[in-house]
Amino acid sequence: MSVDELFDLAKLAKNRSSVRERFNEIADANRNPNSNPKCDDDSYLADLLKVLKIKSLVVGVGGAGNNTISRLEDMGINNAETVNINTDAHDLYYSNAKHKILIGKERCNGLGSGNDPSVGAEAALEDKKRLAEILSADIIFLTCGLGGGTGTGAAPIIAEEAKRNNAIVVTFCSLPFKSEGTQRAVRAKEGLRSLASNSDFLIPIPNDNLLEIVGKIPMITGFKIMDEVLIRNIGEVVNLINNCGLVNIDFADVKRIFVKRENYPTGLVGIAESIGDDSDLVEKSKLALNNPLLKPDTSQVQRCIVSVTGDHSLPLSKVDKIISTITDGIPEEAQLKFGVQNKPDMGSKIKIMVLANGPISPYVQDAVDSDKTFSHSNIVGF
Ligand SMILES: Nc1nc2c(ncn2[C@@H]2O[C@H](COP(=O)(O)OP(=O)(O)OP(=O)(O)O)[C@@H](O)[C@H]2O)c(=O)[nH]1
Ligand SMILES: [Mg+2]
Repeated sequence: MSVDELFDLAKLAKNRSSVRERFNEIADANRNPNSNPKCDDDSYLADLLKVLKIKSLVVGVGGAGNNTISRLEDMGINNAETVNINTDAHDLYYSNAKHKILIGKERCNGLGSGNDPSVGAEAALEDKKRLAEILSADIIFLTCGLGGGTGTGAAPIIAEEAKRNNAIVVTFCSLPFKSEGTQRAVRAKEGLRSLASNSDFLIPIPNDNLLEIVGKIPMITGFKIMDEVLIRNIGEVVNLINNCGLVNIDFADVKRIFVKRENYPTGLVGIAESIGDDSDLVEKSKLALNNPLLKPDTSQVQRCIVSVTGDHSLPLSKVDKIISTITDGIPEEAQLKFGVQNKPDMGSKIKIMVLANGPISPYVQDAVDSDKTFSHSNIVGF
């Protein structure tokens, strides 16, 4: 059997316990009478690397989710496949993703959910089998705008199917502007509660936090900026995962970040770019840690990864400045690992990325703690 046949991701996702078996099969296939049996030769290691490659899927659900993925695709995303899922055939057709799935053809006739999360959920259930087949990966990044019908209703079911396939589920979602009305907020809260039970790492970004940073802007501009925020966050985490092993950070470290605290998925992601002088490094390190869009409680940080990207001349003293600033901002007992990536086109700029677990978003806390029974009849329509 060739290694490509062995490298069946659907099987791999469901069969995590047999890593050892796969290792042995590959070793058998690579037995070379001329090499030292006590050592591992390069052809064996090369085949192992093929099997060990982390498969990431980035999935956008509903109109906002599809927009985010389209922009990610337009910018070019390496190391991850993209999937757009929608009840709205028009939106889906004009979106850009490697794979597309129109869910709920019977229920919605390709016309969207009409702002009803229960319809979005039914649509996902109608296509559960197809979803289960495509949602086969080691890590699934899920993104949607909460508050409508499709993202809010279908994304939790998509997360559930991904978990059933043993994937790590990392969810980034936006919460509606206050000005979008109470019903959208109610729907978003319920969607968040369902997403919390099936996500390992959950980052809700309230659109309103954007207003505090950029001031009063038209809603459409706000959506555009939020798209950029989501793209950047998802893109950087996918990058980090696939650049694991460059300096210090490996996939096992990242995996330990995506761990829930009891029923609460936690999460902190922050990215800032510094011009490189000492005072700016301190300021931008604090900015990355205290991401103003999330306003995380950094006293809850348990594990933290700091990835620093600069060109080849990046001095250790600058990395040290960043790490010590972030160390000062998290509890003493929190674990911190840092990694350095070199990118020749950075020039004198230095990018700081913080990925941490521990802080529970107040929105997640509130949604998970609310045991209010969801009544679709109260929230249909806008
Ligand atoms: N970032 C971003 N957010 C958006 C955009 N459009 C809408 N939103 C937000 O996402 C929420 C859900 O809207 P949509 O994604 O259009 O809704 P949907 O999931 O497609 O659901 P239905 O259309 O009702 O079936 C809205 O309440 C907005 O807060 C967008 O283009 N970008
Ligand atoms: Mg829609």
